Order: sequence, then C-alpha cells, then structure tokens
Amino acid sequence: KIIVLGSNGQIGTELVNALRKINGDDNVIACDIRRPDYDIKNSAPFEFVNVLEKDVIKAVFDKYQPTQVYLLAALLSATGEQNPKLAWDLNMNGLLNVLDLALEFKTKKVYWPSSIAVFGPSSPKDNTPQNTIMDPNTVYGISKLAGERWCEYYHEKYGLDVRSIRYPGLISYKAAPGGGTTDYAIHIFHDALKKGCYQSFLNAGSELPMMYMDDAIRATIELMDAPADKITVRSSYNLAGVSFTPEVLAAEIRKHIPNFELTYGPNDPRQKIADSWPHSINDDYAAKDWNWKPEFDLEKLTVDMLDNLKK
Ligand code: VAH
Repeated sequence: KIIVLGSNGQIGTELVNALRKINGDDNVIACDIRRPDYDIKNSAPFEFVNVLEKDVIKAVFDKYQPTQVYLLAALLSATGEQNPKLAWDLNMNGLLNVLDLALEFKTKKVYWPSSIAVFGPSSPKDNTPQNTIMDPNTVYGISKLAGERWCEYYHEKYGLDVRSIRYPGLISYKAAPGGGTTDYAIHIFHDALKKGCYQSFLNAGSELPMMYMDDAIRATIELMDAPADKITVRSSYNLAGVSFTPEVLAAEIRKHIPNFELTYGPNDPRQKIADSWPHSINDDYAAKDWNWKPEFDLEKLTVDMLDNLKK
C-alpha cells in the first residue's frame, strides 16, 4: 500500500492518479485535511488526515501498513510569509511526524518534496549547483532547507530510505496551485483564454526555474523506482525543466492567442521572493544518478496547457 498525504493539492491530485494507474486504485490511499471534490464513499481509499495530528497519521499507518509514503502537505512561499509560524509548524512537524512513523512501521520508502526555494540571495543565480551557498529568506525556504537536513539525517542515522526533489515552479491545469510565487505561470493561461489579458504580479524580466507537471510526476516516480544504491543525494535533488520570464511566456502564448496582452501590477511582496531565487538550475546529479531528462520545453507546455484548459 502507498499513502499520499496532501492528496488534494496541486501535486497530490496528479500524483495519486499516476500512482493508482501503476499500482491499482485500492493500493493508493489518498489523505488530506480537506474533503476532495469526489464522492469518498464510492471512491478508492480516502482518509481525513491533518499531518500535525500524529495519532491520526499513526492510525492510518496502522490500518494500511504502507510500504511507501508521500508527504505533500505544506504551506507554499507566499502563504507562508503571511503566516510564518504556521508554515514552520506544518512544514517541519508534519515531516518529523511522518519520518518517525515511517521508522516505527518500517516503511520501505518515503518521498518528501523540497523546492528551489532552499536557495537564497547569495546562491549563484544561473545554473545553480546542487551544493552551494544556501541562505533562503522565506519561511518556506527555511523549512525546506531544514527538512532536507532532517531527511539526510534520518537516512544516515537510522537507514531510512527517504528521497526528495527540489521542484521548480510547477505548471499544471488539473488542480489549482496553493499560494506560491510561481503561480502566475498558471493564472496567465486561464486568463489568456478567458479574458485575453493578464496582470502579472512579477516583473517582465523575472526569470524563474519552472517545470510542467507531467515532467514533475514522472521525475518523482522515476526517483522512487531507482535502485537505492544509485541515490547519492539524500538531502534533495536539484531538478531542471525550463526557465523563462513572464515576458517570454507571454510571447509564447501570443503564438496561439495573438492579441493576448500582458500588463504588470503594482509592487507585490512576491516580487521580493522571486528576486531571491535562482534563474536556472543545474541538475547533473539527477541526470547521472537516475537518468533524469525533462520532456516539456516552453513550446510544448504552452500547447498542452492551452489545449487542456480549452477542454
Ligand atoms: C512556490 N511553487 O512558489 C512554489 C515553489 C519554486 C517555488 O516551491 O512557493
């Protein structure tokens, strides 16, 4: 059995589908604090779980005896800044609860997502290496960096097989993103189709590392399927997809919606967050250790987003 905590979120929604296709519906237990938008009585297994309530997670572990656990419940960068203590509590104690239970129940593999938000103003901006200066200045980034250290610690000290990826900003059409700095790259597609224009909260030239959700899900499953002795990074793997600015994304959208207009809003707190992050990521370790290769470039992801949102 596989447990997915945070199953209703932007990543969880698609990861649960992908894992169910591979492992069968009943073998993947979706868990979230919120009710999903489908009928849970007649669906594949769903459990209400708040990752801060260890006894509740423990009851779920006890019921299903999972071989794998994915912990996706978290507060993202922009929401985290509005409630720093809650972000720290949820992102950190949620992780520690799951790591402890995975040890107790001898869970074979644990997955936990990190983010390129672990980098900060002093990190190199271009082709940011796996190992470099890391001085995140958002509570989200601080919690992800601390979480990476804990993952490596549980691996070194207790032999727990925990694996992680530093996701770039993720672009998808199925579930809404939850309060991140990279969310503009999703809203822009919705508004382009609906209104023909979009007001960006980031500047024209804000280049950020991004990735299409299909690539992110495939990367996650490929990392989890890789033989343990190939995994040389036990904190979290750098992963690169495609890097672009709002301006460049708008130009790509205009190839399909020629009159699309992009304007820029008044100064937004998310600009400062974006300014502290890398422009592009070096993912040589992922390529070497488990053959990572992205499939979606800007052209391909733009076509796929527009096609699917039109439906
Ligand atoms: C955020 N999407 O914007 C997240 C992310 C790379 C950024 O982790 O907060």
